[in-house]
Amino acid sequence: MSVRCATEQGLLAPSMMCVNYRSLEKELELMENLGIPYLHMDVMDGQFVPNFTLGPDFMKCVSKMCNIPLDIHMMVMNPERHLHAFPIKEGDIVSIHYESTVHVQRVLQQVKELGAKAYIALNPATPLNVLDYLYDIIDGVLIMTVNPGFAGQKLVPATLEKIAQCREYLDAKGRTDVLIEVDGNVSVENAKKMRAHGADIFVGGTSGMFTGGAIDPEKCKLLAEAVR
Ligand code: S6P
Ligand code: MG
Repeated sequence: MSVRCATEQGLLAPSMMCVNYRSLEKELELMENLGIPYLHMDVMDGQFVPNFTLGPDFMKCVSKMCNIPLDIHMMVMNPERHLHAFPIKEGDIVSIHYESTVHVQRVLQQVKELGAKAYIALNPATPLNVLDYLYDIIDGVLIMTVNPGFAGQKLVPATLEKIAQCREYLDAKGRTDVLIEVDGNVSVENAKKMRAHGADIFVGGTSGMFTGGAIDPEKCKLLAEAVR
């Protein structure tokens, strides 16, 4: 199986909920040296998912320490009530879950007004046909390859085929420019398959980029090769 991808090369986005905060400065420096294009920021509210993670203050602090654009993954109910609190700037990505709001088009529009790229995030069980009324206004689709909430989970196998179907769907609608991001158990082995199924941005966590809370350059190198 080999599906076309929107990017010439896969892009890596380390998941910052997996980093050891005690060595944050050193880790960010290493990520800049590795040429990391996005920092994936998981925002959890204890309602949309049964966990709490990163907030606006952490992101403001990181943005002062390095210049890497943010890839903000909003796993919160009614994200429209909270977007204003985040340091969203031009060049960032903000992913809004389809399942998190009853006014999803409005929230995606809000993201665009803040100058960021608007991605729609889909849980593993959410069908692709929800894109029917969204494909014309999005910059990307974040396909969750695990059920969101925690790092260190196992891939939901059916999501591989979903990536390919999503690429075919977008291309058929003339949106060859829309990127596909994948998040959850992006190991070297899974990343290879995800790339072959059409994925462009790869969120790296415990499986693909970190060892004991530290960015692992050897793992990153293998992951980058896997998504070439
Ligand atoms: C999960 C979250 C993800 C994780 C990432 C961890 O809800 O959205 O971004 O941080 O998936 O990666 P791994 O390799 O531990 O699954
Ligand atoms: Mg995430």
